[in-house]
Amino acid sequence: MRSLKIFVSSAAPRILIIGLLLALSACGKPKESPADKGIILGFSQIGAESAWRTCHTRSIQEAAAEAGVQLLFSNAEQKQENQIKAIRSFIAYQVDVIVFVPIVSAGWDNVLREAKDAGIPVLITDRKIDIQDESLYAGYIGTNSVQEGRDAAGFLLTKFQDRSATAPASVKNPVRIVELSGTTGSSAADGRAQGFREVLAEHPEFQIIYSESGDFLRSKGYELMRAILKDYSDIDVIFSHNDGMTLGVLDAVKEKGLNPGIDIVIVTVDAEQAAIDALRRGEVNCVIECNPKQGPQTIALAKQLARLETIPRLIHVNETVFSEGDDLLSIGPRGY
Ligand code: GZL
Repeated sequence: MRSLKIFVSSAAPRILIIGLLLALSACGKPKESPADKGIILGFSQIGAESAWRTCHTRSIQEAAAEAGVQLLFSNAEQKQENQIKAIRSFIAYQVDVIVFVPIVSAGWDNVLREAKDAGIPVLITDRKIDIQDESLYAGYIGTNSVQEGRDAAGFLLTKFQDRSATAPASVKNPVRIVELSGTTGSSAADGRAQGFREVLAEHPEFQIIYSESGDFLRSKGYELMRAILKDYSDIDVIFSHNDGMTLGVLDAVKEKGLNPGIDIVIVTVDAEQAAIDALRRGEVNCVIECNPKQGPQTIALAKQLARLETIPRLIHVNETVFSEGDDLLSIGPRGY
């Protein structure tokens, strides 16, 4: 079946978006029986802030095309209000199912109530939401950010086990950690921070001396790290919530005349190709995988919802950890 892909940019004024969608309704939605009509899916993506994000988008678009699902795509350009506008446009167009990545966890109750009142099921992907009424969405599929944070801390316990072994004494010589976190208020950043701190709470020999949000952006990672290196000269570890920021960190650390991966241990999340390449060069010590290839599972769940079937409330995609001790040449091309 020919799939209809409409790119609805959030930059267009709201009336244009609704006008476009309503115009389609005159000739868009097929009148066949529910059993064989083409499913129309409204997908609100947060933006294109990282290689991870563009891979996530591509994975969903390709899976929709493969499945013959008609995709109404909206790029929110990092603004929650654009996501809310897009979801309202999807409701106006009476799509069969809504899928969205909540850029931040809070602020979705009203628009999801509107979707429920319109009888449109909602599937959340990649990031999670905090909501009063859990019945306002059908389920979540995506990454387990809390586990990613735990894995990052777990690597450090192994890396610095000599200091852990002599913890009481070494508290006088703690492992000093700088954290560059992701988008403030996002479940990805909050989860990674939570998991990281959960594990380290048992180990006082590890101290987070500074933490600030770099918003998952390479440019902010670079700017933050340059400023931090002016104020702190005794950093042992940098924990960066995504590879995009880490690439900026590497530039700043090298500009300072330091050897990343040697003078400062670097732990990063996503596992995009550039991070695996840095791991192979010894500039990064541990790469926590955050899997963006969620398209096939997401579209399969969306089709079940369009058929009014129930789906699992929570599905975490498979993820792993790559570290300096692994057989790094066995890691296949990442595709993002
Ligand atoms: C994680 C995802 C994050 C990635 C970043 O699930 O939401 O957003 O780690 C991306 O690279 O920008």
